Amino acid sequence: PSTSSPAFRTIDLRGQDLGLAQLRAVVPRLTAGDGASVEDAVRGIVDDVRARGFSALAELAVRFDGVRQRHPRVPAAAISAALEALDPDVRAALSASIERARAFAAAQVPQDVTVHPGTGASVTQRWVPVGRVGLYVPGGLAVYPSSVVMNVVPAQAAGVASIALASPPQKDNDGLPHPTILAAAALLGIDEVYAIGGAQAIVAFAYGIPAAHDDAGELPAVAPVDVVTGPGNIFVATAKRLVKGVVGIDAEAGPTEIAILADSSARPDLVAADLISQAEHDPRAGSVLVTDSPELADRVREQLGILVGQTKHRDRVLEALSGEQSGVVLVDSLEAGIAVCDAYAAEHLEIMTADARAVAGRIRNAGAIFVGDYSPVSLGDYCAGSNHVLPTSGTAAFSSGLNVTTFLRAIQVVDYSEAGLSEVARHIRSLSDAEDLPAHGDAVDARFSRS
Ligand code: HSO
Ligand code: ZN
Repeated sequence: PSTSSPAFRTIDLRGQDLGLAQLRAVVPRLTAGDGASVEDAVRGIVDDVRARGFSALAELAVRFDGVRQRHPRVPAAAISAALEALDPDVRAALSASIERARAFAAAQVPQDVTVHPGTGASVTQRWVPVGRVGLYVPGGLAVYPSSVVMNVVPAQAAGVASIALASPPQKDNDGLPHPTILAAAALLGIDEVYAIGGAQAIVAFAYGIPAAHDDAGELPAVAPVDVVTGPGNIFVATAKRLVKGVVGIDAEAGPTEIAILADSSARPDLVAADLISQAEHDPRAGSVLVTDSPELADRVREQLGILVGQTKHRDRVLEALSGEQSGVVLVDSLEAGIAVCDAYAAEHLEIMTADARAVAGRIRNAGAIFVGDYSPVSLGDYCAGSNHVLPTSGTAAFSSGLNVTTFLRAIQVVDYSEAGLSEVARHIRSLSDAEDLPAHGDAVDARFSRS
């Protein structure tokens, strides 16, 4: 094999009948690396930014981004200038992406519901947006203007009044975030943008930065937010975990993943192309093929050998496909393949089988499902209307991708009349006595025994 053939390991589960817990243990997954030392470093950043505000941000920008800055707020003129300078094709593409994402997000806004459990009794679930959000858009190995769309659109559809964006300062853009990021913000009508990268952006949003002065004058405050969302590297993910509880977060998104459930009817060239497409993000990205067809597995390997050699980010892709987090899982049947996919709980799951739609309907765990040959993950990354900020590393078993409800709270409103309360007064007395909390019952009685 040429040097462009990835190791792409095989996990052969044929002839075994593994349960969910066993499957979870054998699916290809990144084993946790240097978590403790990263956490120490990020704790240092949290403490420093909280204690020293803008001075800490300026020092971190020099250290991590090689950029001098007095204040990280991006001037309004730079945001509109970026939009004016934007390539027309990219502008048209971002507009199409925004339009589809907006239509889907608008349809997601949940209705308030009210029930009347008795006479003069009502309870309502009222959906209310959070007041202010901080959206983080990475700018390291790659820049992601598409992630500006994916974060901003559902927040706007939810009705969030105040939206701030942060992205790392770029040395070759005068210490501003990447121009395409600024242009995407402008297209979406976002004017509060900060050139802050990594963990420090998350801390600045979570705690806010108080106004300050320096020799040149006033440094206006960064107001704290209620919710921080957006993908990022391990420093960003760790910072989000550390500030969770002070603010809400979406999810601790890790390196991206694609799983493909395919049978002998699948096209090996498409399977290989899609595995490579997500491996391109990160040497730690996971690309997993689950199939009941050893012939297909062989032909996909062949295709990988050809296509990896031709792809631009060959080194990253090779490393990702050769890692412990990638490979092919061989199973006895489609049935068994579905069980493996549910155990893996992929961020992105493609179904390339005969009757793909029916198979997709049986999947329980995935961040997003892509049905058939014409729904590749790349479509969802940019232009499907769906969101690309999705749960990774198995967390799809209990959490959801970014959506409108990420930015909403459900407030329960209780509205009973005298008649409504009197109908259940004796039940409240019984339960308050049973819990030995008689003052609870007394509070109800006080309403009926006026003295
Ligand atoms: N696949 C990534 C999102 C992305 N892809 C942005 C290209 N640009 C995580 O879902
Ligand atoms: Zn992608």
